[in-house]
Amino acid sequence: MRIEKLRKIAVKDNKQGNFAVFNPANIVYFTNFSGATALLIPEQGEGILFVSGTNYQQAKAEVKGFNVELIKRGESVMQKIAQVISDGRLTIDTLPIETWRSLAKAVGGEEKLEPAFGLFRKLREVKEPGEIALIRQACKIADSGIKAAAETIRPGITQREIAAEAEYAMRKSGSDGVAFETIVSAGVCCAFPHGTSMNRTVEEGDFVTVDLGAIQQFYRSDITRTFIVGKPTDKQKNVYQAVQSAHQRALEKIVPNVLASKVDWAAWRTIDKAGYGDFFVHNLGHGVGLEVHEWPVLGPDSKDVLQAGNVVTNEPGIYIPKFGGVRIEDTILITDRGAEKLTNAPILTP
Ligand SMILES: [Mn+2]
Repeated sequence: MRIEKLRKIAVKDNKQGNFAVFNPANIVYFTNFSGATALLIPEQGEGILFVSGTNYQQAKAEVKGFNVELIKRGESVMQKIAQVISDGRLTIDTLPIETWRSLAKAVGGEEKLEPAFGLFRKLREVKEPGEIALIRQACKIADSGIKAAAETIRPGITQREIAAEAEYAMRKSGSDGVAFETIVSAGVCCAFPHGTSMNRTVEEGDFVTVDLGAIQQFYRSDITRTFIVGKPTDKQKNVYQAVQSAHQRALEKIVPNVLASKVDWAAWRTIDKAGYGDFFVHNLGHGVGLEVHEWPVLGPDSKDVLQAGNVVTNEPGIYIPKFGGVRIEDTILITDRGAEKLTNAPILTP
């Protein structure tokens, strides 16, 4: 059980006692319920899930293994937590500074609060088989979104229409929602990695970048493909091939126990050798799970070491102002043997 896992690694980190969990994804991780305000995991006994009136009845009906407690209108969850833990210390995951202060006041001083987001991160970054199965399914659905986008892209269509078709296909394939706001960018907009001026119309000769993800029972996927409309120029071919080589190089480097920064470097180096090093402006990748951006981090200053059970993205890109850009992204499972691609939409080399 995940609470037992938390207690085990907490002992190793010398962080025992009561845990208060506020981060919505962390709460889902333990309870499989997304509408709660806070979760208290006491040193012993059942956890208490604090839920406001809006979601209380649903929580009572759906949540198993926790005491569900109503936060009535006008009541403060901080006061309720303070009452339960009486004079004990409280280890917490993360809070906005103002909320932190009000909790500190409720429990009798900041010295009683111990921040420990790292514990939750450590738990969540190695996925269990059940989590992997859901991400795998979310990746399959995302592939269907890319397929729908590919079939929709043509001169005269707007970015918004492409996004609509992709999202419709994913919903029809069983997605619980979009993992994040779908990105469709065409032409010079492709130079903005997250550019979403949805009104733009696709023109002959454009690159079109589509970045999307699906959700299966809270678990997410993340994939990007860049398409070319019509016949590519030599420069477009060069840029695309540099990104594709970096993507391939990184995939070969992803194995257990490798430093994440080394994988990032291998991809950047490939792009730099092609002459575009200054135009790869973001990290190579990130963990994916209950949140679309989690751990480990694949970037130049990351201290993370990849391990079996991580799910990460591999997404090199080149972005050239006033020209456009290319990004190719897959969601990858790290296994004992190496990397397994969970997203498999075809990469169409121009
Ligand atoms: Mn991504």
